[in-house]
Amino acid sequence: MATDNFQAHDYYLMDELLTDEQKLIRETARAWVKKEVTPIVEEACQTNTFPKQWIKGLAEIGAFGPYIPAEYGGPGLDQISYGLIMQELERGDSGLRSTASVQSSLVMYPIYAYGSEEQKKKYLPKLAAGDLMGCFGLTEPDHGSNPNGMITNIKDKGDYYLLNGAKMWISNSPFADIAVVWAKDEAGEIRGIIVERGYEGFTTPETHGKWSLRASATGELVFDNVKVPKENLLPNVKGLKGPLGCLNSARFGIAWGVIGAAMDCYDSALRYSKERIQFGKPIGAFQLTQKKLAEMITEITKAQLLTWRLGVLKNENRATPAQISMAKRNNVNMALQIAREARQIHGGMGITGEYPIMRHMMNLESVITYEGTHDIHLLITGMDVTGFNAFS
Ligand code: TGC
Ligand code: FAD
Repeated sequence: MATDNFQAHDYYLMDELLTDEQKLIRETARAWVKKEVTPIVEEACQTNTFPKQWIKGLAEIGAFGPYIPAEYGGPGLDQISYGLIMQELERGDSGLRSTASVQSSLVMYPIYAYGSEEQKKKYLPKLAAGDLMGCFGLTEPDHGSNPNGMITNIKDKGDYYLLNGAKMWISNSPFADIAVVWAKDEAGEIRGIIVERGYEGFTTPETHGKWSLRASATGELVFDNVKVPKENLLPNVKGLKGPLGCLNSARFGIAWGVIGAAMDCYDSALRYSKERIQFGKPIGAFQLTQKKLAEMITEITKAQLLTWRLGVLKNENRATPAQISMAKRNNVNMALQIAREARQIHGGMGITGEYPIMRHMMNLESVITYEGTHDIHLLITGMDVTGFNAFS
């Protein structure tokens, strides 16, 4: 079992921008990850299992719906606290952060933002406590970057909806109790609907053979004439802006989360560079190694500043989808580049499970694709600054 020597790095004294409450929340998450996650995460990835015992711990540190108000069972925290929790979780593993992201931003958020009062009362407290786990079905086999083309559909049958279609690449689907599913109605409008495990015709086959996010369960959602009660339809949103609104919240969490993965890689590389002797001196004494480390801490610091400012804007309800998209794209790419450079600094040891580097790197190859690929986010910024839509 690898020892967790992680030290957080705060080159620009960002802690001075955080409140005492935010720092306490971060320290609580950090301590939990150190105690419960890093000792077993390598084995979980090697064996491709999601350790279910993490669920209760995640609920206890407030990682499920951090910003959901207390009246619905959530911790009622601000957006920067949400970001800091995601950072600490992803320092442990991107798959762990994925589980919390999906539960918070893709399951609890749509029920909170678009659901009826009955739906909020029925589901949110149990989701916050980890007594129910959820997943989010948007992507289909033939519609990934372009979810508007989806073919999964609901038909009004009087006292129920009949749901048909399939979703793929769905985080948490193999064990989720409920799925928030996006489907077209007879008018071609995208609607959100809550599908519970156990409904006849609803299955969730697991996706095997992933080289990435191996501590997170991924699967499909298959709907074969599933009868869904009418009261499960999310009444307060229609159209693609429903699922895309959820993605704003999840992408914000990812922008923070990947800083954790980057910090873990940098921290490990910095320590290794001081300990590993070649040609009679520590490899950290060579200029080329210093260049790598200097660029890493610079990029981490820039990402920290970007997300802190984005958090302030989000707390004020002023963060635009395009600003969130930019932070997701920049920070994931930053973290992936740092993982690759850290791998180089660790030499051959960098490919082993002795160090967290290769695991972070492989995880980040998913993170740069899900919640909108790097190139889709470039085009979102491109559209925002030019006014020209490159998608249509
Ligand atoms: P477009 O015509 O631009 O927009 C349609 C409607 O949506 C509105 N809108 C948004 N609303 C809220 N937030 C946003 N970010 C929004 N972006 C657009 C827009 O104003 C419009 O509203 P209205 O009222 O006029 O109808 O849509 P488009 O079809 O051209 O697509 C735009 C595009 C390509 C940017 C979008 O489809 C996109 O983001 N594609 C990427 C797909 C994606 O990110 N999928 C993620 C799946 S979930 C996932 O990966 C979970 S991983 C979980 C984990 O494990 O952590
Ligand atoms: P495609 O859309 O087929 O894209 C393939 C390539 O084409 C990409 O490089 C893309 O950038 C490029 N491309 C596409 N369109 C354009 C364009 N207009 N211009 C230029 N280039 C373009 N989805 C969910 O709904 N729920 C989940 O919980 C979920 N979890 C996931 C977990 C994992 C581990 C993974 C890998 C994915 C998950 N996804 C989930 C799906 C994810 O959101 C999609 O994989 C992603 O949106 C990309 O879709 P795609 O894989 O179909 O790629």
